[in-house]
Amino acid sequence: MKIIDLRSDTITLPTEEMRKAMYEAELGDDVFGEDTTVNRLEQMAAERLGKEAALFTPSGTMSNLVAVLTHTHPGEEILLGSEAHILWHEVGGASTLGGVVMRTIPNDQDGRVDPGVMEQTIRPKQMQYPQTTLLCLENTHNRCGGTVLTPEYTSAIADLAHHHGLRVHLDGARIFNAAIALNVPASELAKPADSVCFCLSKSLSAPVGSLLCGTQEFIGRARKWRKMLGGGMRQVGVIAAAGIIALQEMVNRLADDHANAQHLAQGLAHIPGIAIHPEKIQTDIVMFEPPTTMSAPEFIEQMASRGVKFTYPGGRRVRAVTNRMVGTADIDEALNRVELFVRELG
Ligand code: TLP
Repeated sequence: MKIIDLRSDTITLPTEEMRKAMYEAELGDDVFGEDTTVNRLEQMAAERLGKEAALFTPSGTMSNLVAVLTHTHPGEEILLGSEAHILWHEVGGASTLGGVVMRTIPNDQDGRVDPGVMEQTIRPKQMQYPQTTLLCLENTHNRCGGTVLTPEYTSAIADLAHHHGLRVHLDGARIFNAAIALNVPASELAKPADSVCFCLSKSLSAPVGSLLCGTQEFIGRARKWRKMLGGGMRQVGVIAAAGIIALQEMVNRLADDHANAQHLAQGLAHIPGIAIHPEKIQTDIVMFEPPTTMSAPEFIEQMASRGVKFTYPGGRRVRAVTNRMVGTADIDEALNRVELFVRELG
């Protein structure tokens, strides 16, 4: 039985072209700044995101953590959406290692936070309060179902945060999905933010790596934090080489993943008992609810034994993420298997 893996776009394997580039990569010691392949990737990333400089990190988690460490001091407070990846899926590193208070603002279903509520949440300068110094946004928004933040919204909320003396970090793990969905350059989505990170290892199919982008001065300090966290890597051009191909070749094809997500959502909507709003699917993430006769973890377990893999984001929800390893015919097969299972339930 063919396994159809919709757990995440992180499962994508490197392409032949990536493997060849990795094999042939020109290398050096990146802690000395001498890996020309890494230098090239960092420069490309900074250009694509419209920032002065970039830093290659092993993961999105480390990029976000380094951003928080570089923007803040221990004892300060950062604002995040209530569904932020930094809050839910990064082991609390910002608090544990950065010593910052994580304060949440409700995320709406599109992954936004309300500007008025954000403004009200910023602490006045008062001796007893921690100082609020950073706002973190997420685009696309993972737990809100791959929803996109527009350049207009991002500018408006970042302007307000800046007006109150906060800095703004954008977790753009899937920023190229947002750029493709909105048909705008990623740099436009990143422009209002002081820093932005994105992942090569998700829908762009590179095996490892993320980039944190910002000003020269910011990235200079970030480089030191990365070293402290043990993220100073040596001949890492061997991985960065795949990242270069990811940026050059893999961005435009994201439209295929989005079309497959739409196809999956439409198909699920036709299966009696499945709750889903296909019109809300904007990129490669599809959230839905299984028939009420079973819990989401039960449904996921049953489907895994039928060769279709999903993940559990909590509550009644099931998550599917389309990706390069799963074609339209596989989506049809996944839909058949779900339908068969749901029909068996009666
Ligand atoms: N997201 C993963 C899981 O951690 C949930 C996934 O499968 O979607 N920011 C965002 C918005 C992310 O979605 C992720 C990974 C990260 C940061 C962290 O990236 P990595 O996994 O490289 O540390």
